[in-house]
Amino acid sequence: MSRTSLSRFLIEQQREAGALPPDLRHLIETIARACKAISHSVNKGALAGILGEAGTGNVQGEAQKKLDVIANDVLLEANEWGGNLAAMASEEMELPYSIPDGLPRGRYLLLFDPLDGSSNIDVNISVGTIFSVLECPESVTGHPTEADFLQPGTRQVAAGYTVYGPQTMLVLTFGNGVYGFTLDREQGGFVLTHPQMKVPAATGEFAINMSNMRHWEAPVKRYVDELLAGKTGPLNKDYNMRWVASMVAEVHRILTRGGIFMYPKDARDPAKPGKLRLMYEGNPMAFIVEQAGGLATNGHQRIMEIEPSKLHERVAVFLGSREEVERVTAYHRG
Ligand code: P6P
Repeated sequence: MSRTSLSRFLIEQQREAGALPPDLRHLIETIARACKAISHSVNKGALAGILGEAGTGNVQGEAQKKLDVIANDVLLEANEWGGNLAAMASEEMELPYSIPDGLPRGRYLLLFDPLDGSSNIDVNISVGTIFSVLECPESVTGHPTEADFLQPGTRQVAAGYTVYGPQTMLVLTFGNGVYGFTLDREQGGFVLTHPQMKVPAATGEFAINMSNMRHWEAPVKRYVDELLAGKTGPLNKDYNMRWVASMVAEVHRILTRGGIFMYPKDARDPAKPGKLRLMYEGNPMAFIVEQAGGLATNGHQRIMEIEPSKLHERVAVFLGSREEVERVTAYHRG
């Protein structure tokens, strides 16, 4: 059976479903090409001398891995000349990256975490690229500013991730479902292997970093205690636990077999509402999970309805199977 390539799928979505404007299709194809190049580097690892620290830090105050910097550069170089973007923003850069003068600009803003979970690279555990696409406000005539990026997640026109694991998979939504593509290295392209991915409403699996338990707020402690009580507690069923420390891997597992992923606000730094970043981790993953029938909240409201105030602001994340996200969110409201 001949499989559908990413390019054919996108053309059909543009032509038949009318779901995809040509310039957005072209942008997605460009991002996919960049992710193929990143996959190649990630897979070479030590053979290419690209493991370990870069010796630099990012705006988050985190030490950068060599592959963080490589992945960021690959995405900038691949996307700056295409003519689809007004600007880009990255976890690895404090300020937005304007399309250089002399190159054509387009109507989209691209935001990305170039290599999420990079602390896992040196120990050969899955990592990934996360991206989000917004429209640049029509009022912008020159180079977009940080303020032009500060739009709620409901304004995303596309979002996706590429997980660099046993397979390299691109998972994508532009508002009419979630589609998964596997990189066929022999053909050199992504192939549709998971049409219409769905998050099961119920689950028996949760993901949270338990070492932070003493820092959690009461609703989270209550919920996790109930998960741990299993059949002997109010949830009346046993649960399994996973923690990969790579959000892309956790979300991909949840899209494949269900689950709830939690990175709550905790007391370690009251100024931070969580560890994960809203604009290029929370929002794109929330868009994907909701399009797959799941939920994504910060414990109080849909992540995608949060009005951002800073490009790199953080957010608490509870996402995945509807029944469990509803429960832990209700505990926050109760
Ligand atoms: P911790 C990776 O650094 C990341 O941003 C997410 O991908 C992951 O879910 C989380 O942080 C892991 O955080 O505190 O468990 O190392």
